Amino acid sequence: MNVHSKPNDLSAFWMPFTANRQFKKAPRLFVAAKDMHYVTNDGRKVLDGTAGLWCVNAGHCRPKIADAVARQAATLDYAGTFQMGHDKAFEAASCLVNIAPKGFDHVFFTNSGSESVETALKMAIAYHRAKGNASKVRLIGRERGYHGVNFGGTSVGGISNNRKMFGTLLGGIDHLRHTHDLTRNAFSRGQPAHGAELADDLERLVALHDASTIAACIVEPVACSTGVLIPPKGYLERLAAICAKHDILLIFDEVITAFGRLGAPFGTDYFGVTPDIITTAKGITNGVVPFGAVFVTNKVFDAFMQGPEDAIDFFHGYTYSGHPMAAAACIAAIDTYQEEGLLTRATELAPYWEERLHALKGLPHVIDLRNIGLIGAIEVEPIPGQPGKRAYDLFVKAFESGLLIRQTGDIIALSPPLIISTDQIDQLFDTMSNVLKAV
Ligand code: PXG
Repeated sequence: MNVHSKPNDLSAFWMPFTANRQFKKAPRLFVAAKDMHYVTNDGRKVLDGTAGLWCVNAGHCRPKIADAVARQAATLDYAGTFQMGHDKAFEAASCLVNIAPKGFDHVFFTNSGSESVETALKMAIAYHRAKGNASKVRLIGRERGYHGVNFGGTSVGGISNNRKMFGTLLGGIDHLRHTHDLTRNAFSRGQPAHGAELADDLERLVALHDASTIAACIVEPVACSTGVLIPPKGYLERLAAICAKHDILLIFDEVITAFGRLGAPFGTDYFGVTPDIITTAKGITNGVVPFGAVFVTNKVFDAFMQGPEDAIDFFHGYTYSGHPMAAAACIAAIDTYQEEGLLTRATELAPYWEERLHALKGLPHVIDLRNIGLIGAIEVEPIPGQPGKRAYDLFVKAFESGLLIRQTGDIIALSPPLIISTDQIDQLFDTMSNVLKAV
């Protein structure tokens, strides 16, 4: 392995969601990756316990995807998709609807999860207008939800730090309460038993605003960025029923849960609850090229196809919607997932994963452990007056011990590539056990 030294100047890059000054004093830099591992600039192998940022579902530098991107770059580097097109975008769309939950026969392309969310929110409002219900414009999110960083997603999102710096955000937004309840549900395995009734918050908001003003409700089936909040048994079913009753479109933000993370192709399949719109990104190209897709039911799509045939049906899109390289990466990623059974592999691994995670119970600072599919979370007792510090220290220690984990507040999230072996699961949890004892 050819190991490079540090870049000569770290100052120009204003890093996202990063304590820039702290990071640049002691940077963590990668120079290469293969399958389950990163290689650092000082030549160390680091086990990827987070699939990059929840996106590298088939592991790193998979030759089929790399080749497809290289071939595409040399064949057709760019073509737009506004009133023109190219074969790869259509092929990628067909490939995606082929593995999508039943009834989702159309996709709209974006370049990220944030753009998928903006697209879905605009789609929902435009859908009701197309149906003659122009007053249905309000959007309902949920506390502790994460829907990316654009104005719509920040507004329906429910993470205080992401909201408080940015003014009043969009109007016409309200939030359900979150479902995280350590008093009743700590150390649950899989879906917690308590909290289905929290879905009734939507009825409360309907009573307040009236259904005639509400366009959509957006939730992550599993709220991951905010610390892995797993829906209580019956919660999503109840939320879907309330949405259907009031003609409110239900949007599942599956930017993380799509493409096998839970052990089924989509969270929609896993939970057996069907929304109207599904937002995706991340795993759609195995993280190789930025890309996103919004899946819609035929009900939603058909509503846009009622006007004159020569009129643009949705005044929305991006220069790079269906970009050839992203589309090529997507096709190759889906092929890889299918060839290797990765869209369902988490189901096989989940029992072992669950056992190893919950064996951390009783170690210092651990106040909750929770899991679903190939996702795990370790919640630790905060250091008094220093929220987030304990989990940050765990993150740094784990990194120094050859394991990449993700910290959010005082929660550690774990979500390795779906190719992980049981030996590597052992290594991951042995390392976590050691660092928990060390901080
Ligand atoms: N929706 C959901 C549910 C997400 O998890 C986005 C939208 C936005 O996607 P983009 O591609 O615009 O970043 C996300 C992104 C973390 C972490 O550590 C999570 C995300 C991004 C970066 C870090 O939990 N989720």
